[in-house]
Amino acid sequence: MSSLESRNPADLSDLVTTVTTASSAEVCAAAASAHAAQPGWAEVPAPARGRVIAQVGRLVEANKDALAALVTREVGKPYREALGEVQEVIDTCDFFLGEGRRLYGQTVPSEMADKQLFTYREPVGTAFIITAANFPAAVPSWYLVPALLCGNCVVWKPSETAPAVSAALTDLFRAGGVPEHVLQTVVAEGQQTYDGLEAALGKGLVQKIGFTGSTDVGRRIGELAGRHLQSACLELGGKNPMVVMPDADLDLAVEGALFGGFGTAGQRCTSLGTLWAHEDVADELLSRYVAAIEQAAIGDPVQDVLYGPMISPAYLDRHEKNLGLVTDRHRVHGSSGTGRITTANPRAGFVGDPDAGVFAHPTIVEGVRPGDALYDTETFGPLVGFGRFSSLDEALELANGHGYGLSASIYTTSPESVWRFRAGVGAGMVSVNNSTSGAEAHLPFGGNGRSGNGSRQSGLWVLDQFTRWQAVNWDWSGRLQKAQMDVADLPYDAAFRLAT
Ligand code: UN1
Repeated sequence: MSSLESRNPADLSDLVTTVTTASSAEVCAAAASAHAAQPGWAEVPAPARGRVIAQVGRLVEANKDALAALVTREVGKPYREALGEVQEVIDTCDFFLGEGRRLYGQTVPSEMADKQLFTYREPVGTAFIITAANFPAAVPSWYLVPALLCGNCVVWKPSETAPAVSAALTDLFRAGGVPEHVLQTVVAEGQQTYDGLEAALGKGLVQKIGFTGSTDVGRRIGELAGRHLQSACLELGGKNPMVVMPDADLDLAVEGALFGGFGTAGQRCTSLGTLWAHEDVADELLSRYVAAIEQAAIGDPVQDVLYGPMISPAYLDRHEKNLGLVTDRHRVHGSSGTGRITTANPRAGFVGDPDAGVFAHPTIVEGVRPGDALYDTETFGPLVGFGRFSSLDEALELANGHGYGLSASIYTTSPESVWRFRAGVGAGMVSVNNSTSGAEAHLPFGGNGRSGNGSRQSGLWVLDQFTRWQAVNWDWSGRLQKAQMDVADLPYDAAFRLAT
C-alpha cells in the first residue's frame, strides 16, 4: 500500500488527486465480494440491466463536459479529443442498452424426433478488468458495459495514472444504478494487482480477465489466466503500419498520418508506427508530412492543439529512451529539437508554457527498415518511422514482419490494392484511406500476434467474452434416445447414375 499523487501533465504544479493504492489482499477481497454479489446481479432480468446501462449512458451524456475536462486535466488529452473519448462511452452504452432485450440464444433442430435443442448465453461470473491511462474512460467502458449487461460482476483495476477519471466514471455507474458490490474499482500497483488476481483465481473468484496494456504484461496475464483455465481478453501493443501507394491522394495520407502518428501524442495502441511510402511518391510524401508536423500546434491541451503533454513524466521518460533507438543511419525531422520541449529546447509556435508540463517534440525518423529496433518496438509517443517500398508485396511483408497485428492502413485509389492489402495484412483492423487510429465503438476491436490473443471487444463480438454458451437438450420421447446411434436410417441408392 502506498500513496500516489496524480498530477496534471500539462501543469505539474496542479495536483489532481491523491490515492492510497490497495494491497494484494484488498484486491483479492474485492474479487471475493464481487463474486458473492454476482448471482444476485445475474437474477436481475437482462432487459432491466439494459435499463441500468441506459441510465449510465444518459448520466455520462449529462456530465460529458465535466468528465472530458477531467480527462484533459488528468492525462493531458486535448479537450476536443477528450469529448470524443467520453462520446465513446455514451456510444457504448447506447449500443448495449438494447442488447439487454436481445442477448439471444438459439433453438436448434435435433437429429432425433421428440427432442429439442437450445442455446443460452450465461454470464461468466466475475470479470477482473485492468485498463491503461491513455483512454481512462472509453476503453474501460468497452469492458464494463458489456460485462455488467451480461450479468457479470466486475472488479476494475484502472491505471494508477488516472485515478480521478476512474473515480468519476465509477460514480457515474453507481448513480446510474449499478449496485456497490457489482462494480468495484480498486486502484493498485502492478505487483499487488498481479498477486491479488493470482490469489483470487486460486480461490475460484474470477472467471474472466480483461487487460489493455503492453505486450509484455499481457503475456504474464495470459499465462496466469491459462494456469487457472480461465481466458483473458488481451488488447496489447501495436506497431501500426500505414502504406501509401503511388496512386494515393497524398494530402489525405498526410492528414491521416498526422492524426494517426501524433494525435494523442502518439499514445494510442492504434497510433501510427511506421509510414511506408512507395518509392515513386516517398520524397514528396515525406516533405509534405514534415511540413505539416513542423507547422502543427502543440501544447496546452485546453487550447486548439494537435497534441498536448505526455500522459505523465513516466511516459516522457520512456519516449526519451526510445529516442535512443535512432541510429546514425536514420534522419530525424519534425521539430526544432527532440525529446522534452522546454524553454531551453524550444519548439516554434508552442502553445502555453512548456516548462510547466511534460511535452515532447514530434519526431519523424526516416530510413526505418527491418533489423532496426525502431522497426519492431512499440514506441507509444510522438515518434513515427518512415520507410520506403517498391511493391505491394514488399509493403505487406514490412507491415506484417514485426509480428504485431492491431491496426493497419492503406492509402490508394486502386480497388485491387485495397483487396490485396486487406487479405494479406495480419491486423485485426484495417483502414482504407483513413488513419490507423479512431475506430468506431461498435466494430470488433482487437489484434493478433503480439497485439493480442485474438479476442475482440465492442459490438456484438464482445458478448462472447462476457458470456458462455450453455447447450440444452430436452427429450420428451419418454425413452433414452442415443445421439449418433438412434437416428433414423434414410436409405439411398448409392449406385444410381443417369442413363447416358
Ligand atoms: C487504445 O489506445 O487502447 O481506435 C484504444 C482508436 C480509439 C481507441 C484506442 N477509438 O484509436
